[in-house]
Amino acid sequence: MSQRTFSIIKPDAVRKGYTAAILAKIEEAGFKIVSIKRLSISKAQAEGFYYVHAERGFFGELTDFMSSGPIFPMVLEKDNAIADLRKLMGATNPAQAEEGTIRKEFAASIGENAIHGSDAEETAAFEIGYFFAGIELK
Ligand code: DAT
Ligand code: MG
Repeated sequence: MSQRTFSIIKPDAVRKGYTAAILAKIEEAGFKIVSIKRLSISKAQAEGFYYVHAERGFFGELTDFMSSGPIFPMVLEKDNAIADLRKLMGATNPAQAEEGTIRKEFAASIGENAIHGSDAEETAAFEIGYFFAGIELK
């Protein structure tokens, strides 16, 4: 059944000029790009997005990184979108990511790993609503 998920092309990938190549992989994998925009977020906005990780040791580093430059948040649609995007992204640590995944090809380290993808229906709903208004999602 058709499902929506949320993704972000992270500041490292944008800085390195990988945006179009990552979008091409996403489209080749059968995702429809429902909505996309480029913006920079503040440290506080990054903290709000990643609130589930607030107690983790890497939270400061993560939110500094996510507010360090422009990002491309987007909403993607396809059958089984949430699980299929996670597969296409590869492991959080690119050293463990499988061949053919976005993180294997474009990520430098566990902290700067090129792409975000929602991990469940509830997180996808929260994350889509964090970045997009209903009128942007028709
Ligand atoms: P994912 O992005 O694969 O869903 P996650 O939700 O566990 O991974 O963590 C969110 C982000 O936090 C991750 O993309 C990069 C950063 N991160 C996770 N573990 C980290 C670690 N051990 N050191 C530094 N950054 C880390
Ligand atoms: Mg996650």
